[in-house]
Amino acid sequence: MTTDTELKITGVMARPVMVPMARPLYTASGAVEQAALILVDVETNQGFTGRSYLFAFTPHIQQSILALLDGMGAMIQGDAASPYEVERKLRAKHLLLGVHNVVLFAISGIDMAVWDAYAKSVELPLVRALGGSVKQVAAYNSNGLGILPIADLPQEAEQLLAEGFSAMKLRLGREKAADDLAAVRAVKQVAGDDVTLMCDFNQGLSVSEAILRCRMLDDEGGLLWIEEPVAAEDYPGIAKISQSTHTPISIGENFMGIEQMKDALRHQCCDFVMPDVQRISGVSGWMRAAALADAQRIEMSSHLFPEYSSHLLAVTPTCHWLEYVDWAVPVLQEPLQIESGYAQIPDRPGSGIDWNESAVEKYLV
Ligand code: SMN
Ligand code: MG
Repeated sequence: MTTDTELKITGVMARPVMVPMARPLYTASGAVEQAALILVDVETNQGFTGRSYLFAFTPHIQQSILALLDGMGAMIQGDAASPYEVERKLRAKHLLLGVHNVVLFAISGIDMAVWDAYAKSVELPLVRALGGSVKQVAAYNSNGLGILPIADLPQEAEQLLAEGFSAMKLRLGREKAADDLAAVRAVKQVAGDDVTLMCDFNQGLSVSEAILRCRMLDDEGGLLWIEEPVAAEDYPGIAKISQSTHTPISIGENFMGIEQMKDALRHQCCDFVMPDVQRISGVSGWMRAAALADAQRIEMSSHLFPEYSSHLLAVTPTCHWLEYVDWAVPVLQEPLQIESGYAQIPDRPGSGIDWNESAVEKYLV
């Protein structure tokens, strides 16, 4: 039933920005040197604007997502700002094409922004609109420790810890296995026993090489997880690696919706999952993923988007770690705060995202 007082979507506005990164990130599968973001505003008939952002990787992908957001905005104009309904409608409208990749990113961006508008309309922080409470979420610093010269790693590790963290992730996948081991040792030197360390191969290895390197890391010890050792969708290959490795294997940033997460879990290929809100179908998709992880009793972390993921992990039954990156910070009015290793969910209506308009103007593409 619709009523006159119903919150309705009046339009979707999206702007591309190219934001400088304090620390460019070098991974085994390529570099991220600037943050190609899209700022999404969903406007409503009651003056509440829902906000989210997407990470497009490159300028040409930014343009594709902008075109998709434009078309999708027209599809939902005048609809109730009921997030689950909007997400379901947009998925249904793209079913024949397939709900993957950039189409899915655009749906996720709208879904997040509609949730934000809805939470603002009921005057609750997003986490409370989802039925949870404002709390702290354990976070690791993922801003650096890329594939850098090994001699540079200790200093960067010290800087990352000094930013208020006691956990961080380093990227591996150098040409020689011995250099990966040297990188882990260089970071451990600084980190000591009380610091939690994760590592990420960014899909850089073959299955046989991954088995060798994961065993090497097992022998070294001290890592909480090994992430994406091989191609993200090679679930049988990842299962093989998992069977021969003691250190937990984590995957999930490339799950395109819960269908892929379900497939991965069916293959029993990983110990932990870490969906990305832009790829899992927004807040709505995240809630389904959280239920799936709970049913399997598998720890769930987040990938990127800490401003949204902090709210989401707080209502995730198997909540594990928030990945913290600062890529959106330059365009935010009040960035997410980290204190003593914990993200502080902002106690204000919505997700807490508001644009710093003078910075947006500066970085507008
Ligand atoms: C990652 C993914 C996407 C862009 C940069 C880095 C990485 C991570 O896999 O987990 O942070
Ligand atoms: Mg990763």
